[in-house]
Amino acid sequence: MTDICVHGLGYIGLPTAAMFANYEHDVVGYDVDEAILDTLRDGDIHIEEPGLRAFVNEAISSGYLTVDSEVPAADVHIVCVPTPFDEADKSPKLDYVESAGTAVSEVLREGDTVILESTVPPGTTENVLSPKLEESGLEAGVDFSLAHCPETVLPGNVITELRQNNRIVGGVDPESTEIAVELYSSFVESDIHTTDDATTAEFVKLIQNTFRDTNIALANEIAKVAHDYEIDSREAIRLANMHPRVNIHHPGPGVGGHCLPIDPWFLGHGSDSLEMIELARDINDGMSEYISDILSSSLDGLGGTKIAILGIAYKGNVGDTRKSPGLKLARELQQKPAEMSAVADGGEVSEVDVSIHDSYVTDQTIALQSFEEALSDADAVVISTDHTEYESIDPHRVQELMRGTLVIDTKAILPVDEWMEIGFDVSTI
Ligand code: SAJ
Repeated sequence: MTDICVHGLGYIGLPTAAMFANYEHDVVGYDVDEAILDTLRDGDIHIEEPGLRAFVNEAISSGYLTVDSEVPAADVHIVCVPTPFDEADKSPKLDYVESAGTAVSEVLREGDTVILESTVPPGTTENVLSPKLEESGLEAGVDFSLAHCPETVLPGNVITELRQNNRIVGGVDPESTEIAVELYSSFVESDIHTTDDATTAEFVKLIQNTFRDTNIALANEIAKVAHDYEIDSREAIRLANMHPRVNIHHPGPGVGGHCLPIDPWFLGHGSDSLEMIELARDINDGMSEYISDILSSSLDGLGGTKIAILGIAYKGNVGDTRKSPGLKLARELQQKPAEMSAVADGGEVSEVDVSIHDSYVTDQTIALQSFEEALSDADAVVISTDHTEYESIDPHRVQELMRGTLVIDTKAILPVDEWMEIGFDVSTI
């Protein structure tokens, strides 16, 4: 079967490399990070993802997947490198895509195929990657094939979604598209849709995540409006979604992860027309402020209080804290009283004591506490991630530990009546 080199063994590259290998392609996984390669050679993985360790081990032990710090010549190069985001000017950094292009250009042969999977601004395959590849002296769409095939898998369900999600493929010419479709057909069980060019495929990926982000912003705004009317937003949304053409997402503490809070901005790379998309970003980012306002008004100010945050992974049952709403809330709460006292002209600073519990998170740089320590003497608790384990917290145990009674359940996972019955004051978002 085809020789494939997968560039970048991260959240997408590693499962993709293992997937092709488990379908009997000869795959070399290339990464610049020697530590990652050593981990993989030792039979371990550097990513938390259900089932991935066994899946990668299967690929390595069968001999179809090897890892290397040198880029080999290969029939197909699949680029899965990160596209980091500059928070200050909301622009993507395409350095890794460019270096991957340069690395491939050094081994590129006539008849090879290059596929970009990384999420990128529209035009990147044709205007950024292609010129780098053409430094080889070969021409895209003439001497070699080039296509964009965006990944669409949901962290936590990657292996299943790699096989079962449909895919979008857009090549720089019809033959590039055809070759990429043929290649992904080796494991994709669903439809593979094609676009007329790579730029449309890039655009489609971005508007998928933008749809979700703006829809969540709508849900968050609906939740705030519903709160003003003393209506249960979740129940209202559930009933609204009974309509066959309505699908409002769930409100919550904000939108985290490495995709939804970032990808909408990529649309602004070559367009000045973003209005609602930017507003949606602001609404979602503003949810932490909304929650701290509820805390502050319910507790008559935040100075000197202890707030316990349960869950700082960006979503339920994963350990990933990238752009986590819970972490954002924790940091903002820690800064708040100092800011307030500065305004009050040098008054005494009463810090907020923010304690964090999350049994999924392994990041050593975050100060985590046990469940008991986090809740002990807390004035309020905020559930900011829907880890399944929090659904069955015993309210009596929490009552024994806490000093106060305020609970903000941003994911609406608690049996509220049970908690209210024994004296908790529970708000949902
Ligand atoms: N969230 C809400 N309300 C909802 C749904 C999600 O507040 O109704 C929040 C989550 O709590 C989380 C954030 O949004 O903080 C993002 O979570 P997610 O599960 O919506 O998405 P990701 O970031 O894990 O994965 C997304 C997916 N995109 C879409 O569903 C359109 C995935 O399919 C993509 O492959 C992935 O981005 C990516 O890599 O682009």
